[in-house]
Amino acid sequence: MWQLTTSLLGFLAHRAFAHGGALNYTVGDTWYPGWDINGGSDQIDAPWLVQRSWTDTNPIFETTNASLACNTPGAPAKAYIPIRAGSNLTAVYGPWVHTVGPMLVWLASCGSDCRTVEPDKLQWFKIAEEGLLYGTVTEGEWFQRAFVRWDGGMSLWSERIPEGLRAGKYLVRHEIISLHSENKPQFYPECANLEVEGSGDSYPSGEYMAKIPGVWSMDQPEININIYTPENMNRTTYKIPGPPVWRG
Ligand SMILES: [Cu+2]
Repeated sequence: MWQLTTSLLGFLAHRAFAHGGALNYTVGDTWYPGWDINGGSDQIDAPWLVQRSWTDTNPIFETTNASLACNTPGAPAKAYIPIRAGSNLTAVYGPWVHTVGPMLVWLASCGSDCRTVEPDKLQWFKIAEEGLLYGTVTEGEWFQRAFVRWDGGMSLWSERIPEGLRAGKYLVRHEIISLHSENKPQFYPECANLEVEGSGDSYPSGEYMAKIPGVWSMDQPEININIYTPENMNRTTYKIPGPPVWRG
């Protein structure tokens, strides 16, 4: 019975609200608008657009889908968010309804220009990951649950750009993985252009790097998971797969 009830609640949550993604970004008091999925295609050439385009709020289900890198179609944006290494970048989401699964922030160096890179060919590294804060996998307090604003307001997610990171142009990729459907993970990625400033000269080594797609697989028990098993009703740990987080 518990299994039926939780599945039904998940289904109703999906019917009642659209899915979503990162809509805007802030650094300090400055607001950087992302792609507006209800806006026109002329946004693609807008001098203010910092986020790669995405046309659909639905999740990506396949771990091998090239759109896993920067959503669909993930066409490049022209502008960059300027940010000093060591300061916080905040991603602003619309009302978010899912509560279970990890959230990650990734960076990839673009070289000279993020407009000419193919995101699925880049070397990505994690700068932050957020998982199960306490309680059980099934019903515990995930960062994703704490992130949801049940009053329907915007959900804010702030993470620090590593202080030692060398200056340059980077794609930043915010990823929410929602695991409420049995053995059917949902991936919500969005990417934006960052111009990192600072005097650091650090850069992560190969052990921190991953390809996207490539990093997630249905062979990973933390990704291909049924959170409603009796085992997960009792489990109080969840290890986020992939390479370690690089803190600079
Ligand atoms: Cu959804």
